[in-house]
Amino acid sequence: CPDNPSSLVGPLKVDFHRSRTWSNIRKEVGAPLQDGGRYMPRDCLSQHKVAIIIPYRNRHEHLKHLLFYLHPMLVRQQLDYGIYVINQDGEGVFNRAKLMNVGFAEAAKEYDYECFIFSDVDLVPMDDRNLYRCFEGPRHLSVAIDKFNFKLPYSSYFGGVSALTKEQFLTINGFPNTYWGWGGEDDDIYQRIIFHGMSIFRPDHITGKYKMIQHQRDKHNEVNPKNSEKLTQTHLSMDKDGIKNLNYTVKEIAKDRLYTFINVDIHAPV
Ligand code: UDH
Repeated sequence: CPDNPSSLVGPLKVDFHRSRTWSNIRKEVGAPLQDGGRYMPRDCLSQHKVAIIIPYRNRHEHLKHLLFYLHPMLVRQQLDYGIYVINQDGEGVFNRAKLMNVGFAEAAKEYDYECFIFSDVDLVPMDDRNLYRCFEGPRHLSVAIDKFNFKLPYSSYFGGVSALTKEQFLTINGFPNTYWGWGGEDDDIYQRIIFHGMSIFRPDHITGKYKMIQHQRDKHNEVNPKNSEKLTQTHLSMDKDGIKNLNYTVKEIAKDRLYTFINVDIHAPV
C-alpha cells in the first residue's frame, strides 16, 4: 500500500452523546473485519502489521465509542491490524502497565506484529492523519487531549496512546509490572525510553488531537503514593521488572467481530 493513504479525511467529528448498541456498531463498522477485530487491506499489501492493545476493566460504554471511531480510521490508514482488549480479571487493584505487557505478549503469540499501539479506552483520536503505525523511535500519539486544553500537560508526558515497535519495546524490557493503582507507570515508561538512549516522536498538535470520554476515577484504581517514589528507582529496576519477568494466567480468549477479548489474572493484591 502507498506510504500516504489517499482515503484519509483529516479532522473527525467525535460525539459521545449518542448511546450505541454493540449490534449497531457491528453493523456500521464491522463489515470489512474478520473475527477478533482483525483487518488487512485486500487491494494492496499493507506495510504495517499493528496490534492495538487496550488495558481494560468495566468500561463498556467507552469501548463502544472507541471502536466505533477507531476501526474506520484504521481501515482508511490501510493497516494490517488487530485490536486486543486486555481485561483485568477480578476486583484487585488495577495495573495498566502490566496489562499492556500481557497484551504485547499475547498479540505477539498470535501474529507477526511489528508495531504495538497502547491505547487507553477513553481516548478517541480526532484526526485520521494521526497514523497508528511505528516510527524510528517510540511515538507518543495523544499529545493534544481536550481535557488538557489540547496541550501536553507536561513535556515528558507519555500517557494515553503510544506506539513502539517490537524491537523498541523489547529494548526497554517492556513496561513495569509493579505499578499497582493509579499513577506513575507512564512516567516510568518515559524514563525507560530516555535511559536507553532513544528519543520520543510526536505528531503536531492539530493531528494529535483527542477527545477524552469523561469519567469518575474507577473503583480499585486509587492513586497510589508509592508509585511516585518508585519513579526515582527506574534506572535500577527497569532491566529486571518488565516483559522478562512477566507472569500471568489467561482465563479466557474470546473473539468478537470488533475485538479480541483476553481476560487475564495478573495476580493483583486485593
Ligand atoms: N482502566 C480501565 N478500568 C479501570 C481503570 C482503568 O479500563 O477500572 C484503563 C482504561 O483504558 C483507562 C486507562 O486504564 O483509559 C487509564 O485509567 P484512567 O482513565 O483512570 O486514567 P486517566 O489518567 O484518569 O484518564 C483520569 C481520572 C479522572 C479523575 C478526575 C478526578 N478529578
